[in-house]
Amino acid sequence: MSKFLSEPTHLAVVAARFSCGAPRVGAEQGPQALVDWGVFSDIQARTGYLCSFDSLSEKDTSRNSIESSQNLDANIYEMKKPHAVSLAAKRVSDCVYSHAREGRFVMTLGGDHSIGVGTVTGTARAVRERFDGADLSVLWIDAHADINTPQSSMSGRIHGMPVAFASGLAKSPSKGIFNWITKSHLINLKKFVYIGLRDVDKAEEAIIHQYGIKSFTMGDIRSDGIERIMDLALQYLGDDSPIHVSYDVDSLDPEYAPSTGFPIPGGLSLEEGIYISQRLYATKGLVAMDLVEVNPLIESSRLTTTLQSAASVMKAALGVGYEV
Ligand SMILES: [Mn+2]
Repeated sequence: MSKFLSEPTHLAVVAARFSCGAPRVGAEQGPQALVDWGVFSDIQARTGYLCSFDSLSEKDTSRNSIESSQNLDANIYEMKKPHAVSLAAKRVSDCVYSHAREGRFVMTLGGDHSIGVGTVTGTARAVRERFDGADLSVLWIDAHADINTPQSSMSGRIHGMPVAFASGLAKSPSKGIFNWITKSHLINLKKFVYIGLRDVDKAEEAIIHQYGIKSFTMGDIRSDGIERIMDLALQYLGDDSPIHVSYDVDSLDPEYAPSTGFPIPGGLSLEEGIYISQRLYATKGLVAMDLVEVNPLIESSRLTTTLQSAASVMKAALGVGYEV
């Protein structure tokens, strides 16, 4: 249980059923697949948690977004579906915030990683309110850096940009896109750590270098070991602020998580992925987690492998199973 939670037995599960930030559909079905897999019944049976469920999707959203999900959602720079993604992320942010401000652990299921603009901003805003303006610590576990700006992105897909928008590094480009993000929502890149990177664009490398963002690549993990890397990551973040982990399932090696949009070889072993979660649980500072980019339409015959891996890292972060 986290030392920063005031409702420590309430696990708020947010199903963010969106794939508008990715080039192909399917990730919107990730949350249901995880719930059907039984991960939350298992968590409730093995911990003191009681789960609540919020389900957000494009289908039950306002007229504004239905229009925007059709052809009216013109590209801005090369950004694809900017209105739909901005609106989806705002709904996720408001929902995460509404639970986090009550001091509940929030577990958001993606969905493509563009929903990460919503999750970390929702938690960051709640933490500022609850802890006298304190900044949230964020761990971004991912094969990719997701820090392109609309100007630097080659694909225009917003699931490659969430860190840039959530940190304020990318500004609202125009026409109301992401202009719901205020100063109170922003994450601080000095309290941010990457783990697992192995497919980073040149422009992203330049941004990471320019802003001095702490990053541990797969190369670092292979040379130093995951134990040492977690020591360094947690030391860097300190133990005085709440932690949000945004866990992209593609951080895991495709052997363990094949059902995802952009699998990259040479990833974390399942054991390493679980170890990261265990270390986060052991800090007693974890207040929110995202598990994103499970796509049941990709490598469907191996979906159960992906779900099992995703469930393992989620459960370990909540203290299910053996501790470090
Ligand atoms: Mn990602």
